[in-house]
Amino acid sequence: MSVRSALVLATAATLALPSLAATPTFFGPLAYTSSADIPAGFYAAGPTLLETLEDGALDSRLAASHGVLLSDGFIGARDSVDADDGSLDGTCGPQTTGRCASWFNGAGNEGVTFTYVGSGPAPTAFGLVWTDGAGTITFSAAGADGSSLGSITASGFADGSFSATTGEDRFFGVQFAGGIRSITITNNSGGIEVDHIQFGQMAPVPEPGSWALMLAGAGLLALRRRRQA
Ligand SMILES: [Ca+2]
Ligand SMILES: [Ca+2]
Ligand SMILES: [Ca+2]
Repeated sequence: MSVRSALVLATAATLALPSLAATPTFFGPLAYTSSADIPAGFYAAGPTLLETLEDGALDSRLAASHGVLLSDGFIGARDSVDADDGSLDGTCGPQTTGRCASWFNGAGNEGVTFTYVGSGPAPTAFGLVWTDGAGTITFSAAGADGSSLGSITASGFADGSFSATTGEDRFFGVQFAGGIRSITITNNSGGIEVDHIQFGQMAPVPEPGSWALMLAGAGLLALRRRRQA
């Protein structure tokens, strides 16, 4: 490779990669029974917040648009993530022990939006676990400026049981280097229950400039080898 072709490659990379670096990446639906099921590579170094709701309060860095926290005062089918009762056994319970808290909106089809209201920069990885509902599930996200980052839809895994079964539970998440203000999850048919709302920072995406430098460097090395040969 000549110096010239290395420079052409580097220029092409600079032109092509900014859109790649700015593209949101959606995750899910992925089976999830404990925090060990957070997808590999979702966070650079684990979540900043993993809100299991087991302390009976929604963390102050999150605001919910709809719904209520189902905790000790609600003795019924609270559909929490399986591991929150200390045992991976296909359910969360018994539910009179101060465990298995979840977030529930049964009022309509609007689902729930969780907005980051903390003081630092917006997270670049944001997700939750759908634990109960029905129909087609839509997960969407908004960027730091409030604009849509897109959405994913999924169906076919709801088990139709409202007895806190956990085999159907699914992780949905999004990564976006530009920052994520909020995530929204809805069913198209009635109530919804979620848990393990979580956010943090994704691994940094290499800057386009550094890709260009790497490519130019590789080109110069190839040229030097050819001259030495
Ligand atoms: Ca369990
Ligand atoms: Ca929980
Ligand atoms: Ca469930």
